Amino acid sequence: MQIGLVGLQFSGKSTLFNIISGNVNEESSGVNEDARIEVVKVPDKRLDLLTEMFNPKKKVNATIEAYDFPGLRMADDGKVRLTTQFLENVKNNDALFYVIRQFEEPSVPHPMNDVNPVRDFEFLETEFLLTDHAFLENRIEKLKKEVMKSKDENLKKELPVIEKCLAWVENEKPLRNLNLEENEKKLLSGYQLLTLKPLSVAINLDENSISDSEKFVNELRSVIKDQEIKIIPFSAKIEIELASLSDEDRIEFMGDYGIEESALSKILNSSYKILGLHSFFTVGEDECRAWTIKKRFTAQEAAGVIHTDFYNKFIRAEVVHYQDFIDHGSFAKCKDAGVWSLEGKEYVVQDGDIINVRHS
Ligand SMILES: Nc1nc2c(ncn2[C@@H]2O[C@H](COP(=O)(O)OP(=O)(O)O)[C@@H](O)[C@H]2O)c(=O)[nH]1
Ligand SMILES: [Mg+2]
Repeated sequence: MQIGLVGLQFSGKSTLFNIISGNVNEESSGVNEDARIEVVKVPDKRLDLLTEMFNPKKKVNATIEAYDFPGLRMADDGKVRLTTQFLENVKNNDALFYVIRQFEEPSVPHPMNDVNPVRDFEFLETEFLLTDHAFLENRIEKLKKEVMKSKDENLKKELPVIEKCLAWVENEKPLRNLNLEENEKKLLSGYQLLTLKPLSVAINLDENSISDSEKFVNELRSVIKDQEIKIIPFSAKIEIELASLSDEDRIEFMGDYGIEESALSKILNSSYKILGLHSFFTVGEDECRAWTIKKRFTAQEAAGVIHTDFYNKFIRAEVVHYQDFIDHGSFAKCKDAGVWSLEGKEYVVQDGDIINVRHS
């Protein structure tokens, strides 16, 4: 699973990327030409607590890939050109984060001169809408020709779906707001339409604006019609400082600024949500580990994430929910309390299940 940080030049993408990949000592100059990918640990307090209880040799967090794009620059005529290369890269991401600038910094001029998050958001949406529009128009032309020549039923089914999408995009509405049936989504999945990708917005605030973050979030919220899009306010400056502190100092510092959760944790958890993912745990003296699965994965599918052999040779799964385990303190006590269960392969794994796979 890969999340892409997209935005104008100097919005703080690379800085944010350094923060989430734990390389905060690396200062970003804002002129990276190359894209970067990094495997990032997803913070999880539940895993931390389980690790404290089991004291294993190893703790393994769930991971996600983050992708840092080179900035979008303005051409001389004031327009930003999306290169084919750039678009190909955006397409490869499973979810997108728009990084929007709300900080003033005379030494790094905003590519459109002034700081205006609403305009920047609308700019990105429009660019991606235009890209989808061009793709859909092209696809319709091709389909119409192919449908006449071929007897392929799938092509006939595709045409009205693409037409529906095109009409939607022509009204300047992103495809993620269009109600699509599961089979329609499936049909479109290979095309990697940009406005169909799950989206969150990270807004990079001045360190002294962080206490007013609600105001900035609301301003942006008023132009984003889709209420489900998560807007995450953060301050890159503050996050860099946070990362350099000891755990104790960090808690105090966060208290001073009224920050409840670090941006790192908010962003990764939000990515998890918009991608429809959640975690289950395996625990023991050797290793405590969080595994990433899609919501609605069955016990057998989850076992397959650990090892393909576990999928093929699956017998049953021993399951205790995280909260029950914490409440009772051991598997034996969970059994006594009736919250330990043995589940078959069709069992749908819940977020936070602790699982032990029995296999042949
Ligand atoms: N004052 C201030 N400067 C920032 C902030 N975030 C990023 N910068 C600076 O802005 C410049 C561009 O940041 P960068 O992360 O490279 O932007 P990118 O082009 O979106 O990747 C760098 O010099 C950063 O140090 C911030 O929150 N406050
Ligand atoms: Mg950059």
